[in-house]
Amino acid sequence: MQKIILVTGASSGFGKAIAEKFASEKWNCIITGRRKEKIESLAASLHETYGVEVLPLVFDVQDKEAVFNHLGNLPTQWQGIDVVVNNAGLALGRDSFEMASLTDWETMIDTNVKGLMYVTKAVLPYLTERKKGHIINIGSTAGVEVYKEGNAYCASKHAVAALSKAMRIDLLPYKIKVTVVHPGAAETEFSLVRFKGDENKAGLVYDGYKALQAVDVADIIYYNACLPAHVCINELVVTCLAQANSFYLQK
Ligand code: NDP
Ligand code: 8X3
Repeated sequence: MQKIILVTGASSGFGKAIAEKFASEKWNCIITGRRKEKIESLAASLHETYGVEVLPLVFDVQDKEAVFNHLGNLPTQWQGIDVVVNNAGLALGRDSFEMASLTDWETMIDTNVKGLMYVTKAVLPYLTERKKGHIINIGSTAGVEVYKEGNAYCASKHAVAALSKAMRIDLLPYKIKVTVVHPGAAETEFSLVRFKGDENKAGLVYDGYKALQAVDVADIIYYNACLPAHVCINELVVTCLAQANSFYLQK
């Protein structure tokens, strides 16, 4: 039987590359995001290119009701989810604590932390019932070390790290694997979103070195998902060669 992956935030960056990788390996995919056209055109292209089934779902992970409406009652043939990748997330702004916007903070916490919790809660019954499954949370090096002007984004990713530990403990009786992957700087739409469409500022983030690419992260997620049933990578920090951690980047 074909395996099923659910990946949130599949309209760009890591999520899109993850869906492409798994589809190319003949997994059926549930893909989600807010941008309807992007999610629907990716679904059509994965189906056409790889011959897999794709279920495109359009909702905001901050909206608890929408999350449960879309994921809580999946058609029976989609309920046997093998891998859940909690990837949808964002940073907004890079400002000192006293200057940062409360609205930006709230959006980051609501998306990166509460959204991840809603999605996990909504799909967990499909996994616990079968005593099988793998939850892969996308953290960040920002969830390993706190950096200057990273405040709420770093806090949200530290929360992802803590929630991953908590899930791994509480879900032990259900034989559910929980992995958190902490990527460093990666060239996606991330910085364009963080700097609110300022292409110059976003471009500078990746200037002068070869950053991680979305496909690098997708390959790592796929490797994680294909390990033997008794093996679980708990935490994985991955950076490009030019980056040592949140503080040291050789340009
Ligand atoms: P992108 O901006 O390219 O992708 C983010 C994805 O998340 C999009 O598909 C977006 O879809 C989705 N998303 C954002 N907010 C919401 C929401 N409220 N509801 C539903 N979907 C949402 O960035 P990345 O691929 O880089 O980011 C993916 C994850 O990786 C994030 O959690 C990010 O924090 C993390 N990360 C990124 C790093 C980097 O340097 N790029 C490094 C470490 C971690 P849409 O807009 O259609 O809703
Ligand atoms: C994204 C990487 O360094 O901008 O999570 O926090 S960083």
